[in-house]
Amino acid sequence: MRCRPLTVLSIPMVLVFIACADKDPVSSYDLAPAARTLSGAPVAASCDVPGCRPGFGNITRAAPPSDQTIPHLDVLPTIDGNLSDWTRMFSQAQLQQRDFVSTVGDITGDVPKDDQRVEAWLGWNEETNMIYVAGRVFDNARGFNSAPDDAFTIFRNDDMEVYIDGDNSGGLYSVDDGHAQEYVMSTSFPRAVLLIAETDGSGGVGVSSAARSRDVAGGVEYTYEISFPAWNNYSFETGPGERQVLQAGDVIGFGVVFADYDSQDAADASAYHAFNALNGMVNGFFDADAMPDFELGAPKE
Ligand SMILES: [Ca+2]
Ligand SMILES: [Ca+2]
Ligand SMILES: [Ca+2]
Ligand SMILES: [Ca+2]
Repeated sequence: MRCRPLTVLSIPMVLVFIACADKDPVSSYDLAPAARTLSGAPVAASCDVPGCRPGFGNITRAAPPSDQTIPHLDVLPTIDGNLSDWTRMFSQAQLQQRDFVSTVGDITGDVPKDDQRVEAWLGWNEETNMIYVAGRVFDNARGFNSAPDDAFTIFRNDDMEVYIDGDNSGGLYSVDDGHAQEYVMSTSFPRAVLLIAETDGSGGVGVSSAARSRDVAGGVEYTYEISFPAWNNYSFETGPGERQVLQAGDVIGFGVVFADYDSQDAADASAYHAFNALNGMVNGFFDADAMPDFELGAPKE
């Protein structure tokens, strides 16, 4: 039996669980829009159903990300998990630890750098009509709580999550309304997983990704690299529909999160150690309104 992830909202719980294919899709967005504010986002106090994703807290930082431009890449990176192409192009990562805050877990607020230190590079390209993201994480402990071949609980691991709302329409997205996308990458799984919309863990149409890890002093270093299109609809049943044409000056909804589990204990599967999200974003994994705005930079003349 094939199972798939669905997002179900009910006040005050936010749950993602595995619903099996022989059941009707569940997409009860009962939450009144007025209740969906960043600071008042609903929180799951506990999580005791299989596949549950716990609440994502309500911790936000008033300051927006320090740089909300996605630069145009005139030279495209090779999507291989080696970030030397990015470090050659940019003197420093665009998004750094100060741009992230843990919204839920053992740690909320600033994550100590000896526990998890994160940085991310961003780019887009007019010709390929793609977004490019690279992430590098120092983590003091590996934490994986899903089976290596389990695409649908990939978020229960040390991971990088990228959210995109290509036309910046905002609003909730789900298996029934895939107007925005959530990609999750972990070294626990061989490719990025498009959660909510894809049916088979194939990673979503048009996506390239790579994730690596290596032992370093005091812990482990993860590197993530992904390129992906922006879809204005992506159906669980039929795959992608209209593709957003990205243009310089456009403003898109965009978010990055680095999840941190510091244990392989299955008992911890529903308990984040930290969930280090881009400043100002809570629940971007189902609510495109929560994604910060980013402007697409102009190509070089
Ligand atoms: Ca590379
Ligand atoms: Ca850690
Ligand atoms: Ca949209
Ligand atoms: Ca970890």
